[in-house]
Amino acid sequence: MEDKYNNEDFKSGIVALIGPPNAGKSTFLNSIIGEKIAIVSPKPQTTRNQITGIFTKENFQIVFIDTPGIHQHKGKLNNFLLKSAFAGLDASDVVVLMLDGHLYVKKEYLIKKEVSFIVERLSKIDKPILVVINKIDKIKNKNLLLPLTEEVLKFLPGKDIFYVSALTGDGCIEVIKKIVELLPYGPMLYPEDQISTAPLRFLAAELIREKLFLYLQKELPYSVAVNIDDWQEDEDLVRILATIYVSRESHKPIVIGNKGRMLKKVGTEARQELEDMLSKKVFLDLWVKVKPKWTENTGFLMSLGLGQDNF
Ligand SMILES: Nc1nc2c(ncn2[C@@H]2O[C@H](COP(=O)(O)OP(=O)(O)OP(=O)(O)O)[C@@H](O)[C@H]2O)c(=O)[nH]1
Ligand SMILES: [Mg+2]
Repeated sequence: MEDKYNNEDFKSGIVALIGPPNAGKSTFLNSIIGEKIAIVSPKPQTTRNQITGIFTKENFQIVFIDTPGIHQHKGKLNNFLLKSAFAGLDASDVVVLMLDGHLYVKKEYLIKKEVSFIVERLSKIDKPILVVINKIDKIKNKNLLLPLTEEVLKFLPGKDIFYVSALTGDGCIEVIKKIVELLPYGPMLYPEDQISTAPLRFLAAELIREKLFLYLQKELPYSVAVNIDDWQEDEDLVRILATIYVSRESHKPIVIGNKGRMLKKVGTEARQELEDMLSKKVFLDLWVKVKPKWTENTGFLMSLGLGQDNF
């Protein structure tokens, strides 16, 4: 029997989505896949792990790796995040460097600050790089994109530049077309109906963390981690037991909130999304525990799957 996907009609490969924190990498991934695979928040450093999103069409399969935003902050957690981000690069056939265009409007000096460190690393690999300038829906005067583009090209001479809105989907098809052009011929890497490699338990923990990121203020989001301790599933109900870890005793009452309100809000919203995702009723039991200085605890970070390569 002829293998439909193992000839010169089909292309496949891995595409790393990299860029500074908050550029919209996870939003872009979700928009392409059409499902929420990666959590999103207005706060930087939302993504902590490599997350795959698989986009399959008649004649191609793109395996995107969403990665943590690249920055130069210190500390063990940040080292793990950086390791994940750069490991995505090594595994990829094509690199998409995503930038928040709106952030740089009339502030082109920020480009050097955010991009030069990434470009230094990119110079060590020999792979096609597409520069995607995101959030153009927020830039009403498109002429403002010119100085910004000129500045970006100083660091990435000769690279293809795309302008998109991951939020509205504007311009995203052009990026996909270019990626497909660059991909090698090859067979499907995953079954055609698979959209991610992330296990459901991971997605559940991430959804809880997303709500914490949305509602907690200041440094608190960076103090929380979520672990799924137990998952019991029957025909129409999933019972999930999860622990929210905080790094300091003083953070615990804030996460629980006055009369338990914060925990209730986080739990209710996460549960509703989980019910949609699993098409089942969900019983979500959330606990808050203090794990002093967990962001500096290598063993604990590894137990959360941080720094792990998916490729
Ligand atoms: N207006 C607008 N907002 C966007 C767009 N893309 C992303 N955002 C917003 O930007 C914020 C950051 O988006 P994320 O997708 O979490 O960014 P990220 O690059 O994955 O961030 P990290 O995981 O922290 O590295 C969120 O509030 C998004 O809603 C866009 O095209 N337009
Ligand atoms: Mg992200």
